[in-house]
Amino acid sequence: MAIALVCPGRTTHLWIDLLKAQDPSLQVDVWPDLVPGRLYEMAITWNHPPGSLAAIPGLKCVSSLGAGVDHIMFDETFPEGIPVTRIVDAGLATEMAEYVTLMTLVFKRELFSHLERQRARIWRKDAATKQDRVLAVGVMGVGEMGSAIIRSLTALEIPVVGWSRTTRHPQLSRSYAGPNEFRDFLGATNILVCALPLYRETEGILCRETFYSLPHGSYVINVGRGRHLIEEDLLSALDDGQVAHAALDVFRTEPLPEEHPFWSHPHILLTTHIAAITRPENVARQLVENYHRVCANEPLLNTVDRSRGY
Ligand code: NDP
Ligand code: OXD
Repeated sequence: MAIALVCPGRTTHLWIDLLKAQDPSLQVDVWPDLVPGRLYEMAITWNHPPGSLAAIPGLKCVSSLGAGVDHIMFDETFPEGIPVTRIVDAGLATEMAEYVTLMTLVFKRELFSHLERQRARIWRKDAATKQDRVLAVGVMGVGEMGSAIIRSLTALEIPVVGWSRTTRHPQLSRSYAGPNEFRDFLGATNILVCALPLYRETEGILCRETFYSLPHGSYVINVGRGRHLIEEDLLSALDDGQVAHAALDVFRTEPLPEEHPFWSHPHILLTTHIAAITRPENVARQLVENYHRVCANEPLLNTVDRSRGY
């Protein structure tokens, strides 16, 4: 009975210590150094090499080390029928809410132009700012992340609208759902936030058509996944001012290659996939709880609907 940690490139000592602190009898091994002949009921993974999970003997459940599970779901070799779970954690949602609120305020309070003025030593105090022109922040995805973002912005009295697959968010006076309402949602927002899970239906959703359905001069914040964004479409929308600025935390290729145009684009603010980080001390308990549940054949916490894709 054991757990396999399949998180290449990540430091695993702290994870092992904190998992074992929950249950000292746990056997935790780090892929690729799994013990021949040992059965691993559970794998905990982040960006595993495709095919590696299918080769683990005894697997009854796989948990993502984060909220997103696209890295597991896009692995075509991952066996059907094995349940997938993910991290749901209040601390993660709070960090995400902070990040999106920060970027919203950067745009709303025109921090880019103030920094330019500072560099040019220009003292100007014009009253009309874009903050008077914020229609609403439009949050795509009103799940764990989206809801925390909505709570944070609403507390600052910033207007917010939401869009999801099916859920109409109870805290919002304007909440949109499904593809038929996407255009209306986009027309009602000029700061667009992507907090969607990545799967077949949402891949490439931040594209030319989406950008040109927003009011001219809108802002885009992507904290979902890099594959939500068609990069060339963003660059051309930025070139002609349809999108004024973008804040990007996630990228198609991570780490972002050194020669990538996003690094030096004057209208892009980028961060290195740090909007919200899973803290081992906050989530070890839920991971070990699921391990105990899988061993006891009990229903798991935070399961993903594999047929739906998220
Ligand atoms: P949830 O599953 O809790 O919420 C997903 C939301 O997206 C739901 O509201 C869902 O609608 C909506 N949605 C799903 N598919 C569609 C669709 N086709 N059209 C419209 N809406 C859709 O996920 P989380 O909020 O926990 O996480 C969302 C994503 O955020 C993660 O998958 C990950 O990619 C990203 N993330 C990024 C982090 C970072 O540091 N950058 C950190 C953590 C997460 P419905 O309510 O109807 O089901
Ligand atoms: C996550 C992430 O999905 O870090 O948790 O992106």
